[in-house]
Amino acid sequence: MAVGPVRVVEAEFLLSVADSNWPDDSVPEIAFVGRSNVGKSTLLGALCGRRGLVRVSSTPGRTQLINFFHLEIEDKQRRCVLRFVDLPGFGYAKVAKSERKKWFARVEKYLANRATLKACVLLCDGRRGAEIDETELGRFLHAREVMLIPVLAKADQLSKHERKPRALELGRALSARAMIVSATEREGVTELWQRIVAVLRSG
Ligand SMILES: Nc1nc2c(ncn2[C@@H]2O[C@H](COP(=O)(O)OP(=O)(O)O)[C@@H](O)[C@H]2O)c(=O)[nH]1
Ligand SMILES: [Mg+2]
Repeated sequence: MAVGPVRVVEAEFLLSVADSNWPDDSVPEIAFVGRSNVGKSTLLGALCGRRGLVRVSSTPGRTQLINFFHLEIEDKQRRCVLRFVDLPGFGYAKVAKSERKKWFARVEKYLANRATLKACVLLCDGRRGAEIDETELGRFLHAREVMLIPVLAKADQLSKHERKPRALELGRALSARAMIVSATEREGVTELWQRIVAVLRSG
């Protein structure tokens, strides 16, 4: 389905939760997940067109929480309300399996049970690709039939000719088409919006 340019009418921080005191489930949600420092907050800000918006979710203490943002968007077809959900980041380096389990325990309830979760945008470092954290999460989401949108993040750090092959590789590793995005250069942001809206429209 063709999607026109997306205009963000409203974007505001809603709340942070530690366990499962999520807001009411009347609104479709798009979750953002990836390693700490991969650029989740920056990408959320770029999508919303509001740079300061997401800072609140990166204040110390909140990075372990699930942060909800309320959005209202408009394309040429209609207006719609949705939420962005900024999930805690998983560890940097090749973390121990126990760390991975701890992280998963924090987000599992949400990812496994949230009825209104429509898609999960999984940011991967352009230079590292998908490692075990990402591929395990990808398998989990496929099993749950949550749409997965892999993102090759910080694409500006790769040379132009590296981007496509890396994105193809990432897509293969996660069994879904990967998008090439640079939040700081605002590359791929419009395309990502279109993919998100297509998911929302698909039911
Ligand atoms: N080169 C580059 N740097 C980025 C990009 N997005 C984020 N960053 C930088 O990466 C660092 C971590 O970003 P942040 O959004 O806080 O990551 P988060 O921990 O995943 O929320 C910050 O210094 C950002 O300025 C990008 O697209 N390109
Ligand atoms: Mg962040």
